[in-house]
Amino acid sequence: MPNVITDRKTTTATRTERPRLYKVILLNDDFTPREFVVQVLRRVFRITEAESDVVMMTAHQRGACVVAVFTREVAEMKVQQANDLGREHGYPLAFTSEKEE
Ligand code: TYC
Repeated sequence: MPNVITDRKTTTATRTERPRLYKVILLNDDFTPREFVVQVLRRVFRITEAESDVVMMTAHQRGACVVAVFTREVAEMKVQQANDLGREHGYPLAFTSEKEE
């Protein structure tokens, strides 16, 4: 059979996008005890006491402080866990997450 094309080829270009990262931000308030903020930071974010102290004092003095960056699901889970701990103890402690540019 002349002139019959039997050998077609398909090429696929793959582009892997980096997952977008989300900042978890600690917000200051006037009521939550400093020591409690430090305990929550250590427990939820698994950072040292010294690091927790710096993050807590930064939020205390400037109004807010970035704790760490995660994928969206992890950031949202940490925010929920940390806010729940505050609420369980009757404190208005607030964390939020924000897409990193
Ligand atoms: N400002 C609080 C106080 O004086 C302590 C505090 C620090 C609360 C940081 C929240 O994100 C915070 N007791």
